[in-house]
Amino acid sequence: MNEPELWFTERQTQNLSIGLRVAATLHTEQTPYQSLAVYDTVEYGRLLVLDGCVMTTDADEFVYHEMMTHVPLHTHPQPRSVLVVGGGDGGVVREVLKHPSVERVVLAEIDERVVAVAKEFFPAIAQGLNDPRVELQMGDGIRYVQDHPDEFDVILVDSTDPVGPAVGLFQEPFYQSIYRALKADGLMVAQSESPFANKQIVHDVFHIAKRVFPQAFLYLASVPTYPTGLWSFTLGTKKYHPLQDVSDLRLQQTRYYTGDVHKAAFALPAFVRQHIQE
Ligand code: AG3
Repeated sequence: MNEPELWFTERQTQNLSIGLRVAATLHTEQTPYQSLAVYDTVEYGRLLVLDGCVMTTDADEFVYHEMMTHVPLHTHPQPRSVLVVGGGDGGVVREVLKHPSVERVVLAEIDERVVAVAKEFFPAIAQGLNDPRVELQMGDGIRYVQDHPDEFDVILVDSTDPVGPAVGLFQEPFYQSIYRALKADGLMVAQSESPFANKQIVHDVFHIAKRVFPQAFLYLASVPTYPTGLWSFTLGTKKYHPLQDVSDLRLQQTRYYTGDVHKAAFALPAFVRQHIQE
C-alpha cells in the first residue's frame, strides 16, 4: 500500500496558499504565545512554523537572514552593539556575528520555546546563540527597547506577521522607542512583509519609519517560502545613507548578499515605488 502524502500548507491570504510536501513531522507544541511546529520537508529541508506561518526553511533562510543583517551593518561604518527584536531562531544573530566590529548582540525574544526548539532542530541557524558576545533577553521586546535609550548602533526587527504578540512591532510608538534606543548615528531595519500580499503593511511600516527617522528606505529580496516570494525590508536611519555611505564589503562568507546585491535591493519596481509614495 502507498503511504499517504503529507503536506504542510500555509494559508498566506484568504485566497492564496503555499504547500510543502512533508517527509516527517519532527515537533509540535503550543507555547504560552503561539503554536510551534517543525517539519522535515522533501524540497526545502527543515521548516519552522509559528501559528501556521512559515518562519524559515533550511533551503532559503540565508536570503532573509543575510539581507536583514548585512544591508544595515554595512551601512554603519563600525557597528559595535546590535539589538535583535524577535528572531529567536538565531539566524539574524548568526549573520550579525560575522561582522568583526560587533562586540555585543542582544536578542530580545518573547518566546523562549522558539530559542530552545531552534537549538535542537536547526543547529546551523541557531549556532551563534551560544557565542559569548550574545546576550539573551527573554521577554517583551517592546519593553526592552523602551528601557534601553541611547544604547545601540543598529536595531533589527525580525518579527512574525502582525498578529498576536507581534502586533505592537508594527506600530508607531515602537519605532519611536527604537529611535530613542539608537545612538545618535544609529539605524534600524524591520522586516515589512510582501508588496503583493501585504500592501497595506508595506505602506504603513515605510511611512511610520519616514515620520520617525530623518530618512527611510525600502529594499527587497526574494524569499521563496514567504507569501509571494517577494519580500520587503524597511530601513530607518539617523545619519548614514545605505547607498552613499556603504562601507567596503567586509564579508566573504555570504550566499545571497554581495556589494552589488546591496545596491540593487534598493532599486524598486515601479508598482512598489508608486505604492510607498502614495
Ligand atoms: N520572520 C517572519 C517573516 C514573516 C513570514 N510570514 C509568513 N510566512 N506569513 C521570520 C523569522 C526568521 N528568523
